[in-house]
Amino acid sequence: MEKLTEMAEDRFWQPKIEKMPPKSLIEIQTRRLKETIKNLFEKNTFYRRKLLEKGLKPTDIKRVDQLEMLPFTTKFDFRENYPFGLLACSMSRVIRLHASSGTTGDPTIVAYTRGDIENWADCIARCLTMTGVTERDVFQVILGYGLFTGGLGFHYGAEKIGATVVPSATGNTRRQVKLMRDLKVTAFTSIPSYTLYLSETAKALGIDPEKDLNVTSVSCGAEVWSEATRKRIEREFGCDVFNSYGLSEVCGPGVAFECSMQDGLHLWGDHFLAEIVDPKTGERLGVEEEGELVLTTISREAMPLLRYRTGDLTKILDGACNCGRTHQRIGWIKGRCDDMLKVRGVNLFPSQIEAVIMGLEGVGNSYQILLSRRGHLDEVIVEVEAAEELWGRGEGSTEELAERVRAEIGTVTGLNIQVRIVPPSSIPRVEGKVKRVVIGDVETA
Ligand code: DLL
Repeated sequence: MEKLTEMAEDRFWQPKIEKMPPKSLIEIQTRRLKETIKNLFEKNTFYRRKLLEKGLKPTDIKRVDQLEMLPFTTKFDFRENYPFGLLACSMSRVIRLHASSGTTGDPTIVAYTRGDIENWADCIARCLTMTGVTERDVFQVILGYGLFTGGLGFHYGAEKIGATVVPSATGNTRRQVKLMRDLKVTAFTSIPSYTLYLSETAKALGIDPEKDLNVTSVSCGAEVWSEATRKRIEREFGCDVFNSYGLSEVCGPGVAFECSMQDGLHLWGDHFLAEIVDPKTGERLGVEEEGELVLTTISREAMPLLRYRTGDLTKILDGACNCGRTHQRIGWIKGRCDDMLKVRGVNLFPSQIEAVIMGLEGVGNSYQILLSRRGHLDEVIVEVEAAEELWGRGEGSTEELAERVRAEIGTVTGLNIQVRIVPPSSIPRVEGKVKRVVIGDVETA
């Protein structure tokens, strides 16, 4: 782990851009923002109407700090304009379409020109380079290929670096692990919950992920997770693990990523402008204040977005990073605005529970939150898998673990929550994003 930090200075894909003085970065942002607005006004009827409704012409926006004057875009606007209403170029320039994994209504369609695909690959190449990936690495992409942006997004970025890409996608977990061993994979990307499943599967096959594999760098994202889970994965694979953030609407993965300092996620300011707003009022919040992340794309050609409400809760971090990059950093995603549970008057995010559970000795690799909705209130039971060793020690040990988990959740949240310890590996594993909160009628004791 120390090795990565020492070498951090070398790890730049586009050093001039990544270390650009803030004043030059603002110049680029201003120019690109103005171009984006002009383009949208001229080529997209939805945005032209939105801008006119606000009484705005493209020439009214002269500086980046006037961003607040612009209208928001929401997921609803994607649905209303399905499939191509947000396009700002002719279809003949579009070379790829992706779609978000939404489960209700029409999916969100995202279009890319050749230039968009190039920029996206560059963003991912920057991200992977700062986590230590080079042309000498064998890089396994354990993410869905297809409409989901994860697989192809990482694929193009890793190829751009010149790494040897193993596009193993998702599924057939045993084969994933065997490939990792046989092809001497040195770095991979996956979803955090699935990464823990990979390590369980390796052990079941008699492969010790730390000793028998050659993995030195893992990037994980696409779902809410915590520092405690990061430490777990680092322990399991004996390597560094980095947080990887992105969303289909603004391109896919590669929007923000941790560098070797593991101190917040750098958000590429020459492609995206970030704001944090109060999720209820939409009012702009300050640095280090937690709220909803709002993103404006300033280099996209096919589907530029003004002030897109991501629904993700985080904050913009203060100060510069020791790695030398000048681009703003955001904190870990606490959850989605609509993830918040209200239990006996207390606001609670599933990520707070995860942070407690995954850091405790004797806890296995998965948990779930069983929820029953009664009016506006939630009743909660937390089901926690025991680790193999603890389960083997019998009932006294599981009771003691339940008590520890309950007490720890109580200390962090102020709530007395029922905890149920379940056998190792008993909660179903999934290949995609895990669903931690299960809504149903909960039988409380
Ligand atoms: O999940 C893109 C992606 C692929 C990101 C691979 C990272 C790695 P969507 O399916 O559109 O795109 O889902 C985007 O997933 O708004 C967040 O709520 C959540 N999310 C993504 N990355 C993280 C992360 C991809 N690092 C939605 N931490 C986002 C927490 C994340 N949540």
